[in-house]
Amino acid sequence: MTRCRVCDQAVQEFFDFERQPLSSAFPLPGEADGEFFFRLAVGICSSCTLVQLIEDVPQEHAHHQGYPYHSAGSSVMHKHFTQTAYDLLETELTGPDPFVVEIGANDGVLLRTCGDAGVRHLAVEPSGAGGVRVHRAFFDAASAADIRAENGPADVVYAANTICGVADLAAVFAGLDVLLGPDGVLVFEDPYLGEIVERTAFDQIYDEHVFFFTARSVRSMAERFGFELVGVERLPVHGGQIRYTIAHAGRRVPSPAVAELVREETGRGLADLATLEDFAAKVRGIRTDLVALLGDLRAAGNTIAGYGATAKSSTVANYCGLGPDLVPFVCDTTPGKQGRVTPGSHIPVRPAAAFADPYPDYALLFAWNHAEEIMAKERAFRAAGGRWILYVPTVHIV
Ligand code: DWN
Ligand code: ZN
Repeated sequence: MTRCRVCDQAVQEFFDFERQPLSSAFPLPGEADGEFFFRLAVGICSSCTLVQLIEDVPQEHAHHQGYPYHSAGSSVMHKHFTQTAYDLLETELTGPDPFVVEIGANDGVLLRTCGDAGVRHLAVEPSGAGGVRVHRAFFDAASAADIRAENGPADVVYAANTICGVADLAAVFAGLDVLLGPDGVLVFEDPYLGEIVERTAFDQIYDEHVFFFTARSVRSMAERFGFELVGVERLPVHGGQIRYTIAHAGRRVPSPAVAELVREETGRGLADLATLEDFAAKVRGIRTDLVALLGDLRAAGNTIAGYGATAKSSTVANYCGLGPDLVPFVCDTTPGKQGRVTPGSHIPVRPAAAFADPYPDYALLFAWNHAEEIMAKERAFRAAGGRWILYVPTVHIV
């Protein structure tokens, strides 16, 4: 039986994607034989309701070399992190000499914006990436103690798309205990289970997303570690996220939005196995519909290209059995993915320019979370008669 990573109670499995590769490990065409696979399955904790992966990816595989993702490649995400920095500068970083720490800073947009405003900042990031001041480590009690010894307590610890991927959350909270000042806060944003269920966005489930949070499960997790969930905010990015604010227990009055969201989640049955089994049935339906549509289109002589070699698309391609026969290539702006093949499904990744050379009849939009930005950029594709295929919330053509 699988035990909850937070409260150690039983986790009930509700979906099994079976054998899946690592979503960000793009092999070279000739090197696709040695890929690592694991069983990707999800379940819900029978006690604290935290939805989580059934199996861990062993550490030595999880942090493979050369993580290719760049958040700043999207102008919407660039704006999002800049705006988030401004918000933090106005709300939390208002003291005499504030200090902000980001866990896993990726392109460093948020910290650079804080730095430009004269605020002391530090990224905690094992790879050292980001182009900002970096402490090379995983975030835990030991690295937090080093950071505090050198910089003093933090007013804000921020993390985007990171906390949901840390299997050992106890270590993160131990670090927060050490690093945050008495009135300091953890502000983090991650994909929201409520949106995943609402949109049947099953492609948010892959190796790097260990947890699928709700206000209820985050509130319970915070309490377990001596903290309190004091704020929740819905974010439109990445297909729907929640930004959670967590403070030391008893230091702040929780916003009424917290209890409201928990109530809404209860009303929607987000913690009920029946709701998640209904989600599972819809996922199976999407696979059937997508495979049928792509097969029909190809049989009728249409050309198809994938758009965006996302981490999410790894689950879609491998679960639906999509390969170069159905989707001959996928275009992507990330240099570190180009010239390689997609994990497990081995679809060649080509530069963005390949999309128009010539335009395919249909484009399968794997980066559906960036639909607005991409469709605006690729207006000429539609004008030339091209059509987008989406599979969230159902398989449809636009
Ligand atoms: O949670 C995570 C998110 C934030 O980033 C990580 N675990 C891994 C990664 O997930 P993803 O790859 O599913 O994220 P995105 O942002 O949906 O990836 C978009 C992909 O599409 C990138 O490879 C870049 C590419 N792209 C493109 O080719 N043209 C993106 C845009 C906006 C474009 O115009
Ligand atoms: Zn639990």
